[in-house]
Amino acid sequence: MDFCLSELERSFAGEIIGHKIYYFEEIGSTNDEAYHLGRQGLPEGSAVIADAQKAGKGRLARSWHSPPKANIYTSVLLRPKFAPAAAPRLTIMAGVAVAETLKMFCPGNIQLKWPNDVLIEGKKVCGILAQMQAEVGKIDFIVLGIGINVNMSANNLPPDIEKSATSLMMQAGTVISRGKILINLYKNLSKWYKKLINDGFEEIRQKWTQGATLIGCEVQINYHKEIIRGIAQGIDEDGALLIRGAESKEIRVMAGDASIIKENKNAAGN
Ligand code: BT5
Repeated sequence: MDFCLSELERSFAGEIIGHKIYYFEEIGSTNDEAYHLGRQGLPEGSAVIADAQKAGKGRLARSWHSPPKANIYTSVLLRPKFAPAAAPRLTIMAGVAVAETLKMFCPGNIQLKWPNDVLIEGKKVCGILAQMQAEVGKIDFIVLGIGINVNMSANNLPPDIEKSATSLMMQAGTVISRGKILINLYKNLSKWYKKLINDGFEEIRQKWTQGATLIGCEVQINYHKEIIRGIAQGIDEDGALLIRGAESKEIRVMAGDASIIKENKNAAGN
């Protein structure tokens, strides 16, 4: 990794995120490691970084392609004091922080796709995986895993994602410093997490909505065997997607995979 670990930690002394960093040249999954640290009682803001993952994870037992020394694979441990039902707010918050970070390094139209994707020009550049340990009515901790494709090249993509994935280098046409991205990512995560804790979700909800794809479009949400169709209206105060279904019935969707069936022709950028 193109950073010095102790310097990196020093630059985050006193910050919420990144004050303690665990670096691995190669690991199974940074989320698994951060989860393990969470169970051991490590403080909020501890972070795990790896140069490669052998078993990078997506949602629902999917895998995250994690070639060595090309991308960012990091997981951050958080201990927010809100109810487990509000946990999806953190994925939304991370999306806002990632999009803000990527804008500093890369031209192109950066969009947020509910629930956990960041896209450039419609292709996935980042995936977010939140995993929670909770007791009744209380979050013990949440691991926020973030994978950002930085210097992965087109010929490094496995066939199943060669059409759907991109990297910052593929978009910007130049190699980009992973260390610089990481510093800005942690700064932005700290900033938005503080806002969430101190001021609530509304500003984050608005910021996310400004950059969101799907809104106003006819969408289909698949969750296990369930399929929901309707017009995406936005997200609510917990980060759930609101859909106007048949007979204008409002449906609140907590999780799933979204795809656009019909674009919103009236909206710029959609
Ligand atoms: C995600 O899941 O997008 C969450 C990905 C989180 C990865 C980070 S890396 C650090 C931390 N440690 C981990 O083990 N995980 C987190 P999901 O929405 O289920 O999307 C997974 C799907 O994205 C896969 O089934 C592929 O289709 C696609 N995919 C896999 N690797 C990709 C990549 N590098 N870039 C773009 N798309 C990818």
